[in-house]
Amino acid sequence: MDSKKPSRRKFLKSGAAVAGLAAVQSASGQTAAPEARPQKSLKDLIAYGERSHFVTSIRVPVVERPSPDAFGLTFHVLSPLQDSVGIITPSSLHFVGTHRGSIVPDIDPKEHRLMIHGMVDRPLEFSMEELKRFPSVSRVHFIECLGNHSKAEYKTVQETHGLTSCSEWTGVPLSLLLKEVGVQKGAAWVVSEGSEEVKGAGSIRLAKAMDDVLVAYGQNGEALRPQQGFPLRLVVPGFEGIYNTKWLRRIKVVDRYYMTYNDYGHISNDPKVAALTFRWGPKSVITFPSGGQQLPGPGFYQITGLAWSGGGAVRRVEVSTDGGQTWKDAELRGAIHPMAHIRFGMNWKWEGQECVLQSRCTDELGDVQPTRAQVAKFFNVAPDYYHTHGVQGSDNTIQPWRVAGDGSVHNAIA
Ligand SMILES: Nc1nc2c(c(=O)[nH]1)N[C@H]1C(S)=C(S)[C@@H](COP(=O)(O)O)O[C@H]1N2
Ligand SMILES: [Mo]
Repeated sequence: MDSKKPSRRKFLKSGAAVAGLAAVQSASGQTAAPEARPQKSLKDLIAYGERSHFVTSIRVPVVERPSPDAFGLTFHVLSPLQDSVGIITPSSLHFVGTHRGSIVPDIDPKEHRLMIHGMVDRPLEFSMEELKRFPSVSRVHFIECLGNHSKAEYKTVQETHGLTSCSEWTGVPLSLLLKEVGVQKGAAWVVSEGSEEVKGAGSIRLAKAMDDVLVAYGQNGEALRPQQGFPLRLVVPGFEGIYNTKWLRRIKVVDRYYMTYNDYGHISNDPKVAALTFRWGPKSVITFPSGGQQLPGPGFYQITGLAWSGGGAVRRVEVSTDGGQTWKDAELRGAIHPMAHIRFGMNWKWEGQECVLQSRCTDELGDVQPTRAQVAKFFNVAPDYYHTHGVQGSDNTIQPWRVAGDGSVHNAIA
């Protein structure tokens, strides 16, 4: 080990058994030069970039719903959170949510229009070019589907939590467009509609629409991906995925909750479930070590994961390595954006014993992520009810991972 680098040595010393790190270096301390992979042609060099062929992480369909189905329809596919670093989900790995199965529409942006009508003084139709003449903003936000439920039978963090992703979205504040058309007195709700046959319509309150909703055309520095709503989508920060209407073509300002096809299927007349819909509560999950992964042996590790909340900024993430008996503050590693993923981490020395790892998020409202037992109590069901069922409403419960004595990691929901 290079003794001329005190900080590195100190770091490694704290984790005494980082086995293998020294072994990859040759006697001279140099690593072998990698084999060069020459670009085949200028065409390859300037083509839309590809990742290394050594990196193979991909999305997978939700466990219960294979895609495409017999009719060629695509349902939700899950983002590979176990391989994520930082907070931004690569656009090509963003989870995809489609209502009742649909085929991604192929929309020509030159033909596309957004109509805003209803209880407004001047109903208007905007072309993409016109929308881009408005002052734009870029913000980092997560989008998470209500279907992001963890269950005991799910093995990996991709299966338990893969219906959340985080991007930098660029677009026009919806409030600007609503001012442009002039919202009339008595208006209280906004219905948004997509372009495909099932329309993806949903109702949000006018107050939310005027607050922080974006009419977005950009994602992570480029145009939205077709799967994410090209050329235009709504981004409704902190709210459940369903309100983030993709392929957005129409916004109607109305005076009441509209009960669209989606709203009807989505809301609940159980007041407790209803209380837990619309906005996401504080949530977090450990992505390493997580289900299906294997620790090579006892020693020093970084427990790391993602935390987020629909209630604003994440204030605190705690980690427990003893099944929830004691908790320690994890570090928040990076800029904290409200209603966005934040990466957390904690140094950890695994002694080789069986243990259960968990993370717990607290947001700026002071709301704390609940355990499954707490949610069971709230809904007045037996503590073992969730053995076989998903949590009602939006599931932001604490996810336990069990590290077995052989270093294998398992879903510890019981
Ligand atoms: N037009 C339209 N918008 C839609 C949907 C849809 O099927 N059609 N799915 C919704 C659901 S259920 C979710 S969770 C989010 C998912 O966004 P994403 O596919 O970009 O991840 O989009 C929402 N917007
Ligand atoms: Mo969703």
